Amino acid sequence: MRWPGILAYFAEYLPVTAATPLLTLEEGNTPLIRSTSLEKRLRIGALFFKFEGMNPTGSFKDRGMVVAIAKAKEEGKEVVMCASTGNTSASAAAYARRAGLSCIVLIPQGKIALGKLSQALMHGARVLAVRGNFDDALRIVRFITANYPVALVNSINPYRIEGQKTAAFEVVEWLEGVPDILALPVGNAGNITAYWRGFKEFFERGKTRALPKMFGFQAEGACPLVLGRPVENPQTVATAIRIGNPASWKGAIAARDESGGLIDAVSDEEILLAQRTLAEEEGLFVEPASAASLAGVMKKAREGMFRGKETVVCILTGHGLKDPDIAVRQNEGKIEEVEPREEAVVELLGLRGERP
Ligand code: AN7
Repeated sequence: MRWPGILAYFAEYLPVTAATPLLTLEEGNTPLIRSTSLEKRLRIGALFFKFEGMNPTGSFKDRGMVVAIAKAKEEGKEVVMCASTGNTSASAAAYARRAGLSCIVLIPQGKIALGKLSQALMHGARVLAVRGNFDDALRIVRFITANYPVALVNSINPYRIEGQKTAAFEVVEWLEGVPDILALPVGNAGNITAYWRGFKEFFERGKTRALPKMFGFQAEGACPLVLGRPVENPQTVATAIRIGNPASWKGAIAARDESGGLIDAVSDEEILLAQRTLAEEEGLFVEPASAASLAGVMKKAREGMFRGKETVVCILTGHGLKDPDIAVRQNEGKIEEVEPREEAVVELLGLRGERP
């Protein structure tokens, strides 16, 4: 079957009317990949990774953005705007162009991964680097979109959350039920809010008879939901979740409490270890923020939480190619230079014996 994208496939669950353009870059329908080695080591019954990096712009943001941009188009808007740690801007820029709209993005200066910046620029968005952090950028975007004819496409736009909830539907459809635990990174907290809404909606419609526990993980230097108060100067290697005052604060707390789940913090070291573990052991290359979900699950495993029976789904929110700098920096000194001669390569590799 040809995948039609989420607006068409999940139309009955989305605010799609006869007037809504069925915009698509064939987002959604991302794979749920079973762990090979890690699940045994962590004593988890079944561990799956939902690889949202397979979306058209390389992150989960495409699910919400396609709905937000389609509705903006339907409503006759001409300019959309967002604040972003990178992935939202990449997605907004791509879908805005697809729909024939202009796009303005505000990013925290110097704190956005190169891949994401290259996307916003290539899609012709107007890119403003704010000399401040994401929270400053979002405050300014809220002001501009409230006072000028510019449509806001951050996740405080309800259409974004509506689109993002479709990932929960896909988890249920693939597993033919819900996992015991759904783990995901948390920054502005739109995604955890969206997944919880999606699971509850399928539950209410009788598509599943259970609900998962929601496990959200923030970076230690940017964990307002764990501390219970905003963080003035959020810091983390995972720039995507370098957010001190999440817009969907209440949604995240509700998801945690209603599901009997938790929101915890993981250190930058734990995040980078999880990122390398995914790459080396599972063949999955994700950006640092995305590895926070596995970092959190590894932390819970160390605390002795698992009994070998649980089904756990880790959401991998964005592709590793988004942040090549971090990947290369972690592997400094590993590239071996060699003269352009066959014998030199044979010698360097230490190859011996007869040729086959
Ligand atoms: C890879 O792009 O906030 O908790 O402006 O890019 O819904 O914010 C990105 C967030 C996790 C956190 N993983 O999701 C933005 C932005 C990746 C991300 C998150 C983001 P939310």
